[in-house]
Amino acid sequence: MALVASTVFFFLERDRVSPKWKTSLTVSGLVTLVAAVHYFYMRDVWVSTGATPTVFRYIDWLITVPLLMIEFYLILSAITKVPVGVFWRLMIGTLVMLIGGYLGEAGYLAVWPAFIIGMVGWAYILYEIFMGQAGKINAQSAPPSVQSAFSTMRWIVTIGWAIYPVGYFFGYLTGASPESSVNALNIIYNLADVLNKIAFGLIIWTVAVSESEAAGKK
Ligand SMILES: *C/C=C(C)/C=C/C=C(C)/C=C/C1=C(C)CCCC1(C)C
Repeated sequence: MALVASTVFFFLERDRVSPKWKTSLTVSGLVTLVAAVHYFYMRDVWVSTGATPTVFRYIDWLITVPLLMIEFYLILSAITKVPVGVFWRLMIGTLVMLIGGYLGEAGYLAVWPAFIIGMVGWAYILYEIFMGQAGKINAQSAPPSVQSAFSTMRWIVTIGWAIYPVGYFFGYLTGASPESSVNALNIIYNLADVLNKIAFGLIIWTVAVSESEAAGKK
């Protein structure tokens, strides 16, 4: 329900920001919308079978994580010209991370190797946004409000996203009984999604509003 409410909020708030920030808010609203719909499906799976809705979760992630990566590209593009390679590198990292995780959770690959592949994809994303071209563009060309949003978004991808491998760990790697680990897995993933989709969108909303108001005063 929080995802539904956030969707309405992000879409309505588009009216408040200047044109170049509107796409960012649209994408934030799409992320929460896509996730809200998948959570309705996931709830049905859980209520009717008691099983972990792995397939729906990964379909959701496969759509929403690339959209979140596009946000980095968009907020930098709103202020300067950004090479399209930045976008593709973030996408490749995302795919490696999610495909690795899925192969492990769906049982196509042993859980440890799959976990390591996923961690490599995530590490690559972190490298790009901290030390790669996206990070450099931000440091060189972005105004202070964008730099601070970029840095908060970066910490979300570091700390907020770290919750997911923790969920995977408690779900598959502790050797605990399947019933208890299934609960831990789903609770941790659910909390992580609320934080990483809604808080991420709110940060973008904050910078979009403050940059638009600053531009209006000029
Ligand atoms: C809205 C959904 C988001 C932001 C999902 C993010 C998912 C991850 C950061 C998943 C990461 C994983 C690893 C880093 C290791 C392998 C297992 C995963 C896929 C859970």
